[in-house]
Amino acid sequence: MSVFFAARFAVSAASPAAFPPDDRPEIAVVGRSNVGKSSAINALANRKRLAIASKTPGRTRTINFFELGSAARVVDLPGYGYAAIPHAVRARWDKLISAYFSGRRSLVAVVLLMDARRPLTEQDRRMLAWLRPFGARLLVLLSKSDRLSRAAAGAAQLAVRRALAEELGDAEVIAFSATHSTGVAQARRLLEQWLGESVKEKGLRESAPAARNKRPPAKGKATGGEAP
Ligand SMILES: Nc1nc2c(ncn2[C@@H]2O[C@H](COP(=O)(O)OP(=O)(O)OP(=O)(O)O)[C@@H](O)[C@H]2O)c(=O)[nH]1
Ligand SMILES: [Mg+2]
Repeated sequence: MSVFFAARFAVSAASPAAFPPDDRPEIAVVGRSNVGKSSAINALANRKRLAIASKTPGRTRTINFFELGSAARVVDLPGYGYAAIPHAVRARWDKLISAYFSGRRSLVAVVLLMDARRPLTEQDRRMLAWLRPFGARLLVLLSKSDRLSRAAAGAAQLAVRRALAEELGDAEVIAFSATHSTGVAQARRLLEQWLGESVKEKGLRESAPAARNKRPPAKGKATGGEAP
């Protein structure tokens, strides 16, 4: 059975002090406001209202942590790019998001959602560039692909894969729909595989003689800068 089916809500953090301990592999879900992040988490967990989804952009205002059994977590973050959010609120979210990414050594993967009809906006590109130094694996989900024909969704997937290959090297890109369950099982399998690999990699680091009694290196994580 998938660990995603054991998902349960853990905590909603409005400040870094409320983050759970950085003690198990985490998958962070990011993307523009209203792109379908919370819906994607529900689809992966095969639940209706685990994460709160809404027609109103800017619904997720805190960082919401969900436990996947006791082995891992998935993390729902506030979206970017919604102009109607007051500047002061946006600045608070950006600080919170930056604190999350620069502080989480256990971050294994980032799931970046982009609307299949409008992928790779300027803000998506800025987010991708900003995330890069954290060294996590990247899975791109092209959300709401039910709004496109199968051929158009396939073409979008190919175009995004090509664009990212030029900029980032290989990236996983899946045409996704939370409402039609497209790409959900594939995304779940890939994320589970990455979680499994991260546990093995961690085990190797910890058992290597040179690493004994030392903290593992910080995986090249950047520490500076606010989220874009
Ligand atoms: N057609 C379609 N609609 C979707 C899909 N995924 C999400 N939606 C709709 O898009 C809207 C936003 O979904 P959310 O999951 O709340 O989006 P979000 O990215 O979490 O939004 P914020 O928390 O505001 O940043 C809701 O009305 C969802 O029902 C999808 O795969 N297909
Ligand atoms: Mg949300």
